[in-house]
Amino acid sequence: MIRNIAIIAHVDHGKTTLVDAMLKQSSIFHAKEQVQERVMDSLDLERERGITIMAKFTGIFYEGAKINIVDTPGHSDFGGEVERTLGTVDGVLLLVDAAEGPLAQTKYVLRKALGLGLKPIVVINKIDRPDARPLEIVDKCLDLFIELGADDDQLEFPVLYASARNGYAKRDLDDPEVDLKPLFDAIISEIPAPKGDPQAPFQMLISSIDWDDYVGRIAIGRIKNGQLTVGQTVTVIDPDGNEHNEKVAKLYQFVGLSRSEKASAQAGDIVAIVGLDEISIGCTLADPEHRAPLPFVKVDEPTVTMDFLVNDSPLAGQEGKYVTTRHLHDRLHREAYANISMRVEDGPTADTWHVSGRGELHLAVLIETMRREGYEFAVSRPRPIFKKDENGQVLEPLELLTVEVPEEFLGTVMEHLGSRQGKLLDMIHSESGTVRLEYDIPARSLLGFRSLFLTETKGYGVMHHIFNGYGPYRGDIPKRNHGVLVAYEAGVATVFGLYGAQDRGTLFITPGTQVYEGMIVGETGRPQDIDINVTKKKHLTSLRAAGSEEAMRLSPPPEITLEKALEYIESDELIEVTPKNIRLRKRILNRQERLRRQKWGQHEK
Ligand SMILES: Nc1nc2c(ncn2[C@@H]2O[C@H](COP(=O)(O)OP(=O)(O)OP(=O)(O)O)[C@@H](O)[C@H]2O)c(=O)[nH]1
Ligand SMILES: [Mg+2]
Repeated sequence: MIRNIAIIAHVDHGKTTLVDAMLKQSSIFHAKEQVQERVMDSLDLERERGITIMAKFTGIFYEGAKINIVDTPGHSDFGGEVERTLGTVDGVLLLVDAAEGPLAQTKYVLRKALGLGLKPIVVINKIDRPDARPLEIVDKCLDLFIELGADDDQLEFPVLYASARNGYAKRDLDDPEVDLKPLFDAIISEIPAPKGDPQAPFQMLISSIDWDDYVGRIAIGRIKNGQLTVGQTVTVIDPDGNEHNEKVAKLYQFVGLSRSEKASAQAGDIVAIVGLDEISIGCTLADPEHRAPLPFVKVDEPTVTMDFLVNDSPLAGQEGKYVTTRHLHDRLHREAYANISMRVEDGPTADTWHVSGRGELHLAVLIETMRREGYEFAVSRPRPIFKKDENGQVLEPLELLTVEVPEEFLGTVMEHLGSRQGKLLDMIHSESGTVRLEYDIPARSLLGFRSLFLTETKGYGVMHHIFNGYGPYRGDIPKRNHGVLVAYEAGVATVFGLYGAQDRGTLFITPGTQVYEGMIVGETGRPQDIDINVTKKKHLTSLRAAGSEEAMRLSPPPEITLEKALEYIESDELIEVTPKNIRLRKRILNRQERLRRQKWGQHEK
């Protein structure tokens, strides 16, 4: 008996923690084995950020049944991961935080699941929270199902109350808190068995591609019909209808944290296949005698794009392992293969690419992953992808923004959002003194908004946003109102040089930093950029003059993380990314050239 489920929810509502508990209680691990928290979040970046980035498969056995589980990410930038994996399952556990209730991404993922006709089980999670209000939240879930046009059957959704962290679930709030048995039982009884026919000709859709240094490409998906045996020849049909034959070298099923090798598998099971070289997500594998492609659900389009460039700064090639056009070309195109909501297009010159994704974080994760792999390159500021309607009117991507702020910050926050062309949709005051606002706002207005928002609300504000369709261009929004301090010549920044520069603004670098002409070393308080020499050495004659180096106090520079840099730079600037450093720079490094362009108003887009 097989059951295939995905766990879907808004970010942080406890999906990965629930998978931990399910794995532990299904005796996948030995009783004494120490299992780390959020064990499915296996990527370095996932552990560091505490969020799931890629959807992942696992499987457990429960009373003779095999339950395949997909843990999906809740952050809206990774919605493509949810979309591509929902095709492998027959039902979903919709997790909803017992205090927060359904939020933006809850709606998004539920819409996708209902659209595919999947059977939902609602799990009200974190009922151990002191501020939990499970019954109220169930009502809100019902409202959400109705709003999304659920059919009568779907409206009869089963509800469980759970604490993933404490490892229990129950059908009734009055039931004792024991273990996850009630949840396992609900999965077996409520989620339909996979449809498919084991006797029919073999057919399978690939919904995930993994990479292993030893065995190469691993194709993952659910067998729709028929049987698959090691050594079998299958016809690979790509989404454009091209066909070729390949042989299945190895077959695995998912058990706990590993894959276990199998000789054969049949309709309904989710398997991983080794040996297929020319394969991508959306391909169908079929019996060579009966070649019929399976439909592949198109995922939502990217909304943000940015340029990736070969690093041409004077410090290029010193810190990265992979720096050439060839390296970057191959790596970026490989990404587009496995990361289906990402697009990679060759740019106007051989050393530029346009990379588009579903949000800043989606792109930032790629940049961070590449720099850790040893790549070195430059990136531009992210820009929203505009469209035109049939009358030629320019449309821009809009976001549904939800912010929650303590009342005292309400005025400032509303002012900022208003000036950024946000339209207020809803305002709810809660008893605890916080206000929840909902805005319809251009995506470009949110570039750089998060850090401002956190500063303005002293860290007390919470914000989430999610793509809300395209709408007519809303007009100008305020730009960065500070110019930058730009290094005047190449060298090493000195205490003396920086001390002098400090009067002109806030510095981003410390003494000893390598700089070059055109590199951004700080921010001014004024709208214009200032070119400045930070490599200046003190003249010998003034050595004994007032203010020896020890007396020159420099304020510590703010930390420039990749995400901050992406939010910060303007269109005539770039970020130089290497495994060791993140540097900000002007696109045009030469000062004369920059001034000349400025004069003629030839700003690069
Ligand atoms: N109090 C309480 N906290 C929980 C519970 N389940 C999860 N958490 C906490 O909620 C936070 C987020 O948990 P995750 O399991 O990473 O949430 P997620 O849904 O996988 O998050 P994304 O994958 O990033 O969308 C962690 O700090 C968990 O410890 C629960 O039942 N009760
Ligand atoms: Mg997670």
